[in-house]
Amino acid sequence: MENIPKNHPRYMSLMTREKVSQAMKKGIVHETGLIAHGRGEAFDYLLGEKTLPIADLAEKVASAALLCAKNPVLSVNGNVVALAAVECISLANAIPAKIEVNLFHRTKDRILKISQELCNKDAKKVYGQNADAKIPGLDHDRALCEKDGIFSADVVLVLLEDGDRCQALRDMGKTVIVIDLNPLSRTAKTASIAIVDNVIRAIPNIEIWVKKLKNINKSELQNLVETWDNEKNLCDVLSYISKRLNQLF
Ligand code: PTJ
Repeated sequence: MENIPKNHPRYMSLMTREKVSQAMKKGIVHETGLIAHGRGEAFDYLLGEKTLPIADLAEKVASAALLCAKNPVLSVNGNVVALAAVECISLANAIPAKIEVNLFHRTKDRILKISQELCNKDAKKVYGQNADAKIPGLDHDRALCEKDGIFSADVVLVLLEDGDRCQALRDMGKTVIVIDLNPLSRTAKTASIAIVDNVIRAIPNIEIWVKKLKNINKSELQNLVETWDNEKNLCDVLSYISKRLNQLF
């Protein structure tokens, strides 16, 4: 990482790539996680690599949903732990919420390494190693979860993935919040609340909102969640991107 000069115009982006690449060498990020990161980078470029006001609002509503939940769970994978492990732990403590490792490319070794990484960074308890339940309707390993974690959660914060798990969790009656830089993804479209932002910026910002909203009464928070229009939010993001692109040239 020391080879990247601080005055390089893409310094932050290059450092972030290095983080993901090193986490892959440690067995935390799956090799296809590098491709997922590249797709995320491309969408972040279109957004201007900043949290849009629409995303900030989605992060506020997400924090309200997490504060109203009886059993909120943060679902993390390899890329998330490479990019924002400390921030996830801090958010989980602030809500408070459980953290569960849930992987698409699931191996015992990766689950263990990712859990250990979180514990080394002071996570109190990490769910996911003792998968004793299955999300109905999914034929791949992302279905595997813990009864006391994702399976019984009422609100799940899904951090960075693309897949059918979001729909399967919704079918179980859960409120699903997703962070995904791609506003066109199936995950964003099927979520209860989609946050189109980088996990690096979104997680600390949700924590700021959690701290601001913590003492607001629950019915007011519930109202924020119930009046959220996810489809409109995604349309607003897409129209922001297209206007921005028109203005650039
Ligand atoms: O660790 P595992 O085994 O669970 O594997 C996870 C990956 C990431 C490999 C798997 O979920 C995958 O293949 O994901 P996709 O289908 O490439 O989708 C990842 C989504 O995350 C894409 O829509 C990206 O735009 C988005 N994304 C990538 N990086 C970020 C992001 N969203 C928010 N913040 C990011 N930093």
